[in-house]
Amino acid sequence: MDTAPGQPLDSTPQAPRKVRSLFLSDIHLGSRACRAEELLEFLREYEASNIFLLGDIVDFWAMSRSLYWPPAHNTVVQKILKKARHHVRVYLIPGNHDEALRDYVGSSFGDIALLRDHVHTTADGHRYALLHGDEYDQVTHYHRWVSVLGDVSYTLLVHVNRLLSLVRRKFGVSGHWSLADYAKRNVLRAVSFISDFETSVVHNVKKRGLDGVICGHIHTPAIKRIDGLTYMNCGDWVDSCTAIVEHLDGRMELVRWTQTSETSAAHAVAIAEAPAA
Ligand SMILES: [Mn+2]
Repeated sequence: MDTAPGQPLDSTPQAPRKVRSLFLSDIHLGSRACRAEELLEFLREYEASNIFLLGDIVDFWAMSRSLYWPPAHNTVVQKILKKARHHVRVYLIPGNHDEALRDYVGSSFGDIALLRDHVHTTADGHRYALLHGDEYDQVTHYHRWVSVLGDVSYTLLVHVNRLLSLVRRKFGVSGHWSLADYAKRNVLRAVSFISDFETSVVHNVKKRGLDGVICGHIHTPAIKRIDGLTYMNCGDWVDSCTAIVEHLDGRMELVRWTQTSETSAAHAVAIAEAPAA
């Protein structure tokens, strides 16, 4: 194996990083766009006491269009169920792509507890609302078919992007450029979709007297202060491969699964920490 100068060898398996909680959303198992392999590696890197799955974990919408369920998707489910059996507390808050599960909130399947809405208290005493977020998305909320349409074109976009990055790699163009990311930034920002969403989530959580919120749904990872509250979005495992991590001391961080160079293995890299209150 070739290693770039100054790069450490990544062949030795490292001990998992111990954290208090992992927050993941928008995995979209059952859709072609799901980055299950990367997620499996990510899950191997952490040892968490709590795992919160904040919706759109299984994409029933994609599955109703065409059945796609490769072995890696099974492995993700098995790995999570196994963790739940071995004293990791696993919670699932259904999203709009797995809304069928909302009929079962309050019960649990296997060792996974299904919740509708939950308040998580961190090790340092901050209280955050956990939710998926589709109820704050005006587009999904009022025009489900528009959202299904958007979902189809988004999946298409991710495919085109895969092709593009293959071409870029072949011609030795370095760096990561995401078409879906680009389109999201430009198209969605034009209708100020993201900021509308973030503002309305925060507005609602503020009324409840909480310190902030951890959500998903819009596939835009973030950790920032909005209107005096901490707004955190897990991102997704379709495009961004990001998660929110709570460290043992309660510190909150946004991490991205990243391959740092062509030769090294991928690792979770911290992008940003929650700004001080
Ligand atoms: Mn969603």
